[in-house]
Amino acid sequence: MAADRSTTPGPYVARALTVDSGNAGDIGLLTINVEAPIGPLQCDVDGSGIVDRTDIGLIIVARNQPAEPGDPQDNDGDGVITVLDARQCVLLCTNARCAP
Ligand SMILES: [Ca+2]
Repeated sequence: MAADRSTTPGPYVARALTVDSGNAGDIGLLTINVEAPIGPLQCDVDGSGIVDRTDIGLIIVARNQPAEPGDPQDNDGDGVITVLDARQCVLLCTNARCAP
């Protein structure tokens, strides 16, 4: 089965051929329902789907600049990108030590 990388919500049907040790096979169908993607991940500045040191670095580079509402760099939503936002985002890193 080829991997379907679609992110369009809706039902998808996968067809699989299963073969047992005696070479008896059967084709099965599996329906997968893809939900609508959730909103952007908090602190995921580069939109990679994870929070890592790249995101923290981008926040630090942008510190002391104003932020628009919803800007992932402004984690506390006070309208300014600060080192406090970076510190908060470190706590939200996907992997240990904010590894990519
Ligand atoms: Ca802020």
